[in-house]
Amino acid sequence: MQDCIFCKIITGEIPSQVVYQDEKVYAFKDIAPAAPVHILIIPKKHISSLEDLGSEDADLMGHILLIAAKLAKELGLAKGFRIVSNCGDEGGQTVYHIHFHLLGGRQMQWPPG
Ligand code: IU
Repeated sequence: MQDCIFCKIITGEIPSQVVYQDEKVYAFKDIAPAAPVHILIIPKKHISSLEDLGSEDADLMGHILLIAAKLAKELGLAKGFRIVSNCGDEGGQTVYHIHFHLLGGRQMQWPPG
């Protein structure tokens, strides 16, 4: 998508610190980390948010969660981690290309802010 910052990160038009990619998924370090480990995992296909998923995206979403668990293991988050996808303005979403935050390396709190 032309004006999507995460689509530009996927193509390399905007630089990022990539930690993983395959034909469907791109994962990179968040520019403003909220934890010692803070990775964003995104589909290469532009989907705005969880609200816009179709049934055809089920395999892709499952794939993203499997990648998240694999990255958590590789990044040494054996004591635990958190996956977050903010959806919509009230959900705290600021970038409208669906993404999953992988956060770890510190004790997480509940409820989130
Ligand atoms: P949110 O759930 O939509 O609020 O998360 C967007 C995240 O994208 C947020 O943690 C930003 O720090 C991060 N981010 C980034 O890593 N690089 C960018 O160029 C932009 C946002 I814009």
